[in-house]
Amino acid sequence: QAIAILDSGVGGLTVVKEVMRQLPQEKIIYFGDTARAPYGPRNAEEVKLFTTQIVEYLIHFNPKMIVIACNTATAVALEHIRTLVSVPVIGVITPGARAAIKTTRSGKVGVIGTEGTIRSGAYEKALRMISPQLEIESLACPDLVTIVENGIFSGDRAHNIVERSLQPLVDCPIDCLILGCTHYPFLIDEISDVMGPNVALISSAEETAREISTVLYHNNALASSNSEPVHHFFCSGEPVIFKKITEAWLKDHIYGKPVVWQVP
Ligand code: DGN
Repeated sequence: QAIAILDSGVGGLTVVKEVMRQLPQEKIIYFGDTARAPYGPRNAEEVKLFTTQIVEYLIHFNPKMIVIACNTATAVALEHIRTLVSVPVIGVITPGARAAIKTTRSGKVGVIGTEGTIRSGAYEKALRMISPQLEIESLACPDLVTIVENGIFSGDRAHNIVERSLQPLVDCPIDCLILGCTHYPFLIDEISDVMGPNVALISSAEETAREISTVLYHNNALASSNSEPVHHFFCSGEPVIFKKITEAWLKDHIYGKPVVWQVP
């Protein structure tokens, strides 16, 4: 049985990479809804509907758990999806919030995400639930998803867009910044350049992979260490760029290994 991981596009691959690193024996079925990305500017009902449709599709593969590797979808659909399926479902917001709380020393935390994620207030809620005293600066950075979906992760164009998007946060006295969109770790070098060395960048991928491992362990569902997983990658849109980005990002983890590509 596989772990099903979904996102609006290639962003969830940042979680996939971490799962492949921490749990190399696990089989992954990934779905990137590239035909309908970005989700950020869409209203909550629409994102909830798309997430439901993807889960209804993935459930036919009988996954052992579902990971909503998209902050925008986690913010509005996680609880709903949990009522639909009988396997464990996790999102990326609580793990991201937890990682930030472990990291901050000053208690001043920044959050960047899509318009949908920032509008939902889901990070503020998750952060304050664990640590009510935190000071939180939130900022929507919608342009970053567009460049990542086009495979632009570095160079002048990426740098200029990252710099312009993060401008309102540059002089804020935060000591850590949550990358509250799974697309953003693709741009981590540019983001780090703009924010400087005193701001720790938090990607929820690592903590999410750890949570996956914990859930599977408690359900006695971890794959045996000698299993040879075959990974499946689906995208709903044009597959050429998706495949190129996936191969470049996951490189050594999938190179020479059996991988199935499909457009549903
Ligand atoms: N990767 C998604 C997220 O974490 O919010 C969504 C990006 C998008 O579709 N705008």
